[in-house]
Amino acid sequence: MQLPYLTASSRVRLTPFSTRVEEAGAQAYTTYNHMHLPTIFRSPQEDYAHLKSAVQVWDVSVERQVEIRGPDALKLVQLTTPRDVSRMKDDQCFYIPMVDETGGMLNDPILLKLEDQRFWVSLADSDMLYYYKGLANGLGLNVQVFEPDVCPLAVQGPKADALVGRVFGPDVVETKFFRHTRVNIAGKPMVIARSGWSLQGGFEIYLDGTEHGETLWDMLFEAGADLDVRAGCPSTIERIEGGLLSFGNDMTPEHTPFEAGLGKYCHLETATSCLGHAALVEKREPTRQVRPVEISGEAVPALRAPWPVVDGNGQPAGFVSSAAWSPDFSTNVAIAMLDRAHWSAGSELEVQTPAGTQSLMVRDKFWI
Ligand code: THG
Repeated sequence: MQLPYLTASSRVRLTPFSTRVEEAGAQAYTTYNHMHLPTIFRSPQEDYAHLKSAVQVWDVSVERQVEIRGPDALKLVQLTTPRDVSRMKDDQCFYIPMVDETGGMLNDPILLKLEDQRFWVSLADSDMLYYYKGLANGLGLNVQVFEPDVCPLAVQGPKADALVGRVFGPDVVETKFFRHTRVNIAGKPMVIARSGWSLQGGFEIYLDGTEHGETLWDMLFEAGADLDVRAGCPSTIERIEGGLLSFGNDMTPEHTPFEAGLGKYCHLETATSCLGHAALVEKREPTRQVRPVEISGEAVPALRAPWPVVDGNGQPAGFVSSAAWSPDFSTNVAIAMLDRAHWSAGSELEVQTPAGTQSLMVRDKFWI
């Protein structure tokens, strides 16, 4: 790694896999939950093509876990989400919008139910540990809330099942989407789920104990040599093609789950104890919403702040929140938050990028 890339500091945490990620040639990082997240290995385009054709191992330790255990665990979780989590099975994962009392989104984690009265909340990029602690202490709930030494390692791509089958056996490959089971790593049972932030399929292994990180990494690379397994990372191109939203980019606390297009996870009839419930009942008919949009013309530059979208009269219509050139679809794929007057499929608008104005069309669905 050529320095400087990020000024060295233990405040921007390394992960149990950082040595291996560096050896694999990570060229760029971002920070996420105060931790290193690699973003480029060979190039964004080469990493993307490889993800769609082979299998990659991703250090997504930044998906920090909040462990909530105790008699009031379910009660605490339900205070923070409009998704009804009361009937979760002990091997289930739920994608949950988290909201505050205004219905604004605070995070969009995956909730894992591990056993009765014990959950992990697998966070996107915001400090929800403190929010949970504040609620638990302020309300005097009978729970423990802490960040365990657990780091997800994702195995993603069309050959992910083959690799996981070799390393952990065929039974693990039978695990259904958004269900989890346990595997033995260095003599310790660890959680593995069929999930991951790509549309290519695969698993997430929740490494339990930093000291086992290199062992797990090496197990996967030794078993997968002939599958062309490589180190990778979430692909901005692929996740836009697939419509996976990024908290902090595509939605923020300014947006409700309805605006983010996550209305199907809002169970307002039953999840009445959610702190945002009354606000969400008020705001259930959004006036702006997330849409897939195609930007024609030249490859767009990297997005560093939302790009204004305007209609034919130059009037504001919303913002593009994520965008990238897609090699497979030979166009710019993008996600926008658009006002109701402009959000129907086929609407033609303009986007103002730092490189100039380009035309934009609203699509009826994402690409994959
Ligand atoms: N895995 C784990 N933790 C995470 C992420 C992850 N935490 C941060 C971030 N990603 C959370 N955000 C998402 C967004 C989308 C999905 C998962 C996590 C996702 N969505 C599917 C979809 O939209 O098609 C399925 C949702 C469903 O059926 O419930 O997978 O990736 N551990």
